[in-house]
This record gives sequence, structure tokens and C-alpha cells, in this order.
Amino acid sequence: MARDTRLDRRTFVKTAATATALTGIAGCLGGGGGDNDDENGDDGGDTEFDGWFDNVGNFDGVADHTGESEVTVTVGAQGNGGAFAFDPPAIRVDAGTTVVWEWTGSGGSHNVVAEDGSFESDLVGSEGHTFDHTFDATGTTKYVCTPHEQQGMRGAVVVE
Ligand SMILES: [Cu+2]
Repeated sequence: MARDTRLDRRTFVKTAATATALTGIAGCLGGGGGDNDDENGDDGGDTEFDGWFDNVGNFDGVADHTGESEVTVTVGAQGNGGAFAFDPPAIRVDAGTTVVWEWTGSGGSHNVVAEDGSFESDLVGSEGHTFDHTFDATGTTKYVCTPHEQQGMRGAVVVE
């Protein structure tokens, strides 16, 4: 089902690009990847993250924490069939903000590992453990809990 949708979208984009080339119209570039045709569509507008949050049960858009110098994200929050969630899974912060991940002690051992390798916590199961990272550069960093990534324990930090 999801695969079909993607195929359709790709076909649509290709067709649209061809049409654009043929008619010589070169407008409509939003600068954000261009895939704006279903911004309010499936999975709460996940187009911003290329499907990163497709199977993340507690994803409900990006929590705005701009204007704060320190933001806490819970590790091992309820979600994804157990205590296998980050809460909130997606946050928006200003450059220079420190994100502190705090372990609940539930759901076994978790870690916080950036997809781009920019940070990696220890694998820990104890309540009250913390790990922090300061985000100086703008952009989106996706991260996972390695043992529970497939269950949907994924997160992202959007730095403005
Ligand atoms: Cu985990």
C-alpha cells in the first residue's frame, strides 16, 4: 500500500518534471525538497522527514521548542508497543540549544545515536540517566535507539 503510494508519487513527479521541461516553465521551487503536494496528507505531514516517522506511533508533528536554551526529551517513554519511544520524537530548536535526553528506566536499555554520526550515547537502562548534545549548526538531525529502531524508536531534532 505505502509502496504503491510512493510509486505513484514518483511517477507523478517524473511526469510533472517532464511537463515542466516541455513547456519551459521553471517556477514553483520552494527550496525544501519540492515534495509539497501532500503536506497535510498521510502520517501528520511526515514529508519533511522523508518517511522517517512512518512507523513511529507517538509522532504527532514537530514540537516547537524554539526560544529555549535547553530542551529535555524522554528516553523510554510509552509508545510503539511498550516503553520504546522518544517523547517528543521530533523537536524544533534554535541553534545553540542543548538537548538533554533523560532515561525513564522503562523498556530495557536504550541509546541515542545520530544517523549522521554526530553523537552517540551509551546503551543504558537505568532511570535518571542523561545524555546531552548541543546543536550549533542548522539543519535536521535524525537519530535512533539502536535496539528499538525497528519498533519505531526514532527521533529528530530540527535546528533553525
Ligand atoms: Cu530503545
